[in-house]
Amino acid sequence: MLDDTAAMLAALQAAMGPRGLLVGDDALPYCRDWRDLYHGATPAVARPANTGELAELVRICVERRVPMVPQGGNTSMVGGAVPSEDGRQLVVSLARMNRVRDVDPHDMTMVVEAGVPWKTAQDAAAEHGCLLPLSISSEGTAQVGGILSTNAGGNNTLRYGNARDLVLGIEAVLPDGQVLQALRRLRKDNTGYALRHLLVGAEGTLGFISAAVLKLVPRPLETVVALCAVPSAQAATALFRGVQQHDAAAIQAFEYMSGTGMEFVLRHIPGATLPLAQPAPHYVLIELATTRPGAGLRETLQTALEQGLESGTLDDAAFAESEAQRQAIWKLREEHAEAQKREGASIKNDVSVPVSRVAEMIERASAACAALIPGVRPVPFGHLGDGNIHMNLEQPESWEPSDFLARSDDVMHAVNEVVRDLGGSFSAEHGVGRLKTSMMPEWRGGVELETMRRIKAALDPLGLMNPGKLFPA
Ligand code: 2HG
Ligand code: ZN
Repeated sequence: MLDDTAAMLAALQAAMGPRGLLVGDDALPYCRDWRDLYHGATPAVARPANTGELAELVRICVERRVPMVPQGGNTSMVGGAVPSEDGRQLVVSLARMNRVRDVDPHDMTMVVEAGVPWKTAQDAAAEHGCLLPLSISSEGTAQVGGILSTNAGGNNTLRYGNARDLVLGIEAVLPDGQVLQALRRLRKDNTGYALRHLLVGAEGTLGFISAAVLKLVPRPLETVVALCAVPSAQAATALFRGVQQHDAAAIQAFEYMSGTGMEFVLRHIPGATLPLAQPAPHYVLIELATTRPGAGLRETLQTALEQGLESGTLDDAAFAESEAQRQAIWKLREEHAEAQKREGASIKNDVSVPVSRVAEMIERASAACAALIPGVRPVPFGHLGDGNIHMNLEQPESWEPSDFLARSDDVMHAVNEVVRDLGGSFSAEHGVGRLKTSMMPEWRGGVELETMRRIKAALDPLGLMNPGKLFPA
């Protein structure tokens, strides 16, 4: 066995050169997830520099029946990119495949490799006067391949859709080592199965996405951001409806935060300050954006907020008066995950419900969890405008983190019961990964899961691509 591993590593080294493999302590960070829920092991981290090397690596692994775990920025919230504990699964980092191959402001497309950090892709689009619209808190670290493989969502879904909606073409290395070349830049192309959509959201179970053609949009000329204090979650959804009535098409983001989550951010994140006179029980962050010059967005939002004040759905609001203030307000929202981590152990529920049911979900799920664990601290936050809330729970202050985490299944079940009742999903934007595989039979069982299994068996008959993820054991 040891000889086998040594021979495999030698073959990989020969295919990828001296920078292509990390072993020992260098491989450790790749075996743990951001949440520190999983501690796996790997014989090595393979780091191909281009699609040819990646394809060669896959052929070497297939020949030796070595399972492969694709990894991008390793920011998964569901353990989607970590290897198993048995040390057999080879981590394949796409980080060296980091070229922006092309940006075309006329066609409004860009071609990027899997290992490009999303922020780098956004900056490259901006240099050409375009916007790569999807925006997530981890965009500085998360990479194109991971974002597409998990069909990430984020803050702008209500306007531009999820990662899937941005993908015009794809290049992938299939589980047998063949390269699927479909980097077409067409807006219309009805020629059979859209294989790109099979790979997007497959969480690396059907092969490696190595590059993609992404759709760009015009860069907004004017952006308005406000942080609002609201009296309740119901008021937050009512305010959303109010702003929609004024200019629904201009809403770029409509994010909800609880008073508890904001407290954590103010406590743990250096430089975070509240631009309002006093703390509130609930907040929303509203961003409007337009490509039309002189559209009067500020006045539009101001009018909508004044109506909110009159009708009691709003208590106070602060507008960003500069780019620095805009960033400072966004920081309060984007640092929620980090602040929650610093506060202690948390159980995360990345759920979605119809937008009209968001407040009811927050209220009912919070009450259900409080009944289950007295002293638990609900920290719901997220993308109210598309119905995706992170219905997270923070440990009771006096508990040991491990005692709280031991209750994860009960807590997730209690939240999911409410979500199911409201016609929602148990995983809105983070995927299934390793954390939620056991939920698949209940939520996606029958024909749906069986069809997924048949697709998996057709493309990856040896089961070498990211085993232990997505599918229940
Ligand atoms: C966000 O919206 C991310 O900030 C992380 O999706 C959510 O920490 C979470 O649960
Ligand atoms: Zn989110």
